[in-house]
Amino acid sequence: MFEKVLIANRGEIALRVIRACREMGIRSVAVHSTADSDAMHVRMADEALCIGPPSATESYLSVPAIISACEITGAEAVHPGYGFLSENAQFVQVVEDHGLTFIGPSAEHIRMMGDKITAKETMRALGVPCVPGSEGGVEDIHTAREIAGDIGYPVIVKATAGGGGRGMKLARSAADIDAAFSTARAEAKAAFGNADVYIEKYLANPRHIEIQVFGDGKGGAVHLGERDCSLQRRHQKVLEEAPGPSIDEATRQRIGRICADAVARIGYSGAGTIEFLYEDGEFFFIEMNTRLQVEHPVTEAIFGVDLVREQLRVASGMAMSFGQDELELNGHAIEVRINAEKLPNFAPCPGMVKTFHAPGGLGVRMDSALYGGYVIPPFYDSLIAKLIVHGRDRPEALARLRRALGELIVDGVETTVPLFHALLAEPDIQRGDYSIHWLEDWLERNLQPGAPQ
Ligand code: MV4
Repeated sequence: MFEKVLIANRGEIALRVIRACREMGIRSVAVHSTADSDAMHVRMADEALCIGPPSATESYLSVPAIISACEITGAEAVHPGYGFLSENAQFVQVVEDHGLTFIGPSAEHIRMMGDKITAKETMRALGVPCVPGSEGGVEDIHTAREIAGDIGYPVIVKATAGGGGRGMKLARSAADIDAAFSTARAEAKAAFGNADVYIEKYLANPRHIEIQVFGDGKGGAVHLGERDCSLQRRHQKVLEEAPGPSIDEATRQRIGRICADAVARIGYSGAGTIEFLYEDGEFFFIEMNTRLQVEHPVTEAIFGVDLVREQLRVASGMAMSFGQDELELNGHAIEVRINAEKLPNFAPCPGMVKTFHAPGGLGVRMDSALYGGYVIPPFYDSLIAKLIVHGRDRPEALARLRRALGELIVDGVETTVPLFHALLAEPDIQRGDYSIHWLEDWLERNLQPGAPQ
């Protein structure tokens, strides 16, 4: 096992990794920008190093700064958390060229899944069900019209270098395809330096269901069921739960096995998430994320595992500490993402947190780097806390979430907490009856300026 690990991240996820390291007897190194000198991850790590100015480009995204920090501190491995350099294949290569270990999948697997056309071709070949669409990329408008006509409208044009909602254009009918195709290509070229696009059947009202997988890097892999992450606003997840309210045990085993087999066959190493759209009882692969995700704690809660501990084990060449047979799904977990944002427009609201009181008690987990007197800097994303609750069943988890939200105190900045109180009062949410468009529709009816209430 590693003796010392550097965490190339900040906020709650940096704490999450530091905690796993400490429990495993691994020394932790925090890195930080000048804006984060007083941040909790700096205080909680065994050592900390300033690596640059506030701008993420010059600090948390600076490959030379992070490699230098490893050399100065003698860290043998880097945990990237999520975001920042976590899915940067070039970074992985540089880390390895310096004789260091990247805690995550290989550069090859990150590159493969980062290119959405290659990801989809790979998954299709491995027997993973995909959204009907073009086979590979679509190069010219004539082919685009032909393929769209064959698939049947509506279709969606997606950038191969996109993902997470970036670089998509909807064509509702044949009248839209020329504009959708050329705009998608132009925007993809401008945003990613790669104009390649592919075409899919547009699914009108699916859920976003993602399967947690974990590979041992030696041809073995397990799945840890699904998360329903349909509640999103502008492609940002707001609330996630596991198990999915619409997924039964037989369905979970069937799709879970398909996903675990797929990542086993490519020799995948570490944590991964296979994203699907789920409509009328059918799964359609869209993307694979090659990182630990923000919402991983709901999976940890229902399976009673520590995914970061497993990442550290597998990256250091050890075996995973459990096999598929030892994984038993227990109860129900829900996570809400608490952002420093002012409703109704979700405007970022940085500034000083005067008072912070975290909820506690049975089945409550709060992952946050906040403390009273902390000043939330304006330079990074607005997630300030994840509240995760676990109950024996979904109604118990919902009741616990309501109770825990009531105990939480964050004074000094506006937060998205009032949104969650309102959501918990909605019969659709109580029933688990929502799809990917539910939240934006609800916000339009309930929260936008001038809406009834
Ligand atoms: C789609 C889709 C409908 N049909 N693909 C958006 C994010 C990216 N991961 C994929 N996305 C979508 N792909 C087809 N063929 C609808 C979306 C989509 C969406 C997906 C998941 C969660 C929220 C969403 C909100 C709008 C659109």
